[in-house]
Amino acid sequence: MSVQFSLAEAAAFLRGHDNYLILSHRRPDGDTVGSCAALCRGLRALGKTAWLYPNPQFTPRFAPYLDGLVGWPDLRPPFGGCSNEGGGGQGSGRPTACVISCDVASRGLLPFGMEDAAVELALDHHGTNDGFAARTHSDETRAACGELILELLSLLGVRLDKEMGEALYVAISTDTGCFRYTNVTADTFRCAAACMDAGAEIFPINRVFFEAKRRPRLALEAWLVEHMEYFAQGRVAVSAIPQALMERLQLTEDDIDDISGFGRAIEGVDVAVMLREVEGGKGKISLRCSPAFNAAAICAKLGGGGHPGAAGASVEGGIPAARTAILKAIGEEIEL
Ligand SMILES: [Mn+2]
Repeated sequence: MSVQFSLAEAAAFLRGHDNYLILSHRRPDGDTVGSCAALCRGLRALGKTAWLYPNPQFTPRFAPYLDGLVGWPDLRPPFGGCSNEGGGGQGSGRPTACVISCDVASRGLLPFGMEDAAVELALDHHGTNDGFAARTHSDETRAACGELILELLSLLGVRLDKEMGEALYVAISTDTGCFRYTNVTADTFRCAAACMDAGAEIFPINRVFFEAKRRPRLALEAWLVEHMEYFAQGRVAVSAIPQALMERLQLTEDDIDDISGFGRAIEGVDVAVMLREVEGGKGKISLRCSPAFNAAAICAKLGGGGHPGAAGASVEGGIPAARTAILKAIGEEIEL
């Protein structure tokens, strides 16, 4: 069972150890990338050795925030717990990595290649965090993991710089749909203001993450509008993106980063479902709900989790099985 840590205890842990390898989650989003990047820079500012695990699913859009942080050339694989030894230790002389994670809610969401890692400290904001790490600080009142990383850096005495501020702004703005979702609090704005005070230039970030779309993305939106299925007098909207469509339209992961919320933009829709085919022939379900429904509770029925407004799950059997499973789960909440 995981030991629950306050943010102050998490800060003391980070101060007391070294040689950090920081894990982002599978299918990384702006929050996990921005949180990991800012924490990595902050730990380095304290004189620690810190690296980001090269998550094989990092996409080009995040490259500016990852520059110089990815890899772990001077650390040993993280399967033996924390170590503070410097050079000259066992084996190759490299210290064993002390693994921490940001925004990872369960072991199944650890990045490919780190499925079995012994995670010493999980920093998270998912109410559904399953305690996969030895120690956990998870605060579901935070709109983004980036909010708690900001406070953690402050507890550690790190002075926020422009790079950290921009990474945290990416984290906070993307997890709130640019400050539009129900998870936004007054603290969310105070955090964004702190990022700007540190020198973050937010216009280019907002342009990349919330405005600019490549033409293949627009073609996808046209296809989705045409193929959307509606249930419950239009309160439930279901879309699917088959892999063949991804290929035909030459869509990249960056193109569809925020597509899960597409159906929710339609007036009258309370429950929006987006289905995709992912690794191993699985069907990935993304659910976005108005406050009338709890997305995390619905996805939990299928072994998934997340937040009340946004959650996900994966099921065997591709899109058809995912469609059947999620319609059954939603059907228990509202007559379809
Ligand atoms: Mn998050």
